[in-house]
Amino acid sequence: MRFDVITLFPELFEPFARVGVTRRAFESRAVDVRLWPLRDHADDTYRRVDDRPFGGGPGMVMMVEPLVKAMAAIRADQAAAGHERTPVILFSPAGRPLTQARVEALAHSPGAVLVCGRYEGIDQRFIDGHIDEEISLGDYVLSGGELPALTLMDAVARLQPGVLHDAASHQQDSFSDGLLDCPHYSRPEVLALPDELAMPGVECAVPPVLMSGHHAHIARWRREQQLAITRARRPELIDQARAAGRLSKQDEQFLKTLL
Ligand code: 4GO
Repeated sequence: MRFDVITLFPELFEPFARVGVTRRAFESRAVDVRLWPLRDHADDTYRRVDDRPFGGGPGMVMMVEPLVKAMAAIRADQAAAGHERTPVILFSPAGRPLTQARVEALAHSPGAVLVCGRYEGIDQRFIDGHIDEEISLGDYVLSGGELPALTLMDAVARLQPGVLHDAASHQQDSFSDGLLDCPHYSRPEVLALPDELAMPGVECAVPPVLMSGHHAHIARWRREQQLAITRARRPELIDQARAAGRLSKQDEQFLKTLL
């Protein structure tokens, strides 16, 4: 799959190509990231990509013409490579919230064009003419769409086959079954800290069920932890899981014991 990223700051993407899961995804070509620096499509005399808002007000607006030219370059490149025309996504607080379901759909798709806004936002005529979907990471404002673009590509990259060290590990993630993840423990089995590092009130031993070797009990404990944490922190996800038929009779029995 390919991501074509329109940005004023292509250098922000470089560190992610150098480390971790994103590096493996980009190097394996499972995820092909192409950066399109918006200034390359600015009017040659001043290389301007922003201008003052009609109607007045603070800040600057991203100009429509450089964006349209960048899109034309991407479409020409896709056609020349025999690739499909991918949908165009804009990151904006006014978008629909990003979900793991959307990430999974994108991970099985030919990719997307990601438009990273800066300043106060982009000229509405570009949105009307080229944007297929607006996505938000949450109800807060950022100075640019680059971090949302990187977030989306990271979430998609780690779902590509062969990119995670353990192929099954994302089946355990928060949201992979619509519930939040259970707690995780590793060595030592009993934590012994010197007084100056003590964590008052924290249980030093790993939950005994995890040391029992009883796989069915462990699976049940993890499921119950997921249900309890999700009920406490994100009760609406319990309702959604129920509506989607993802809660068993045993799950419902356990949820009753929480009330
Ligand atoms: C996206 C973009 C927040 C989000 C953004 C978000 N802020 N919540 N800022 O996903 C226009 C210029 C929008 C900066 C951009």
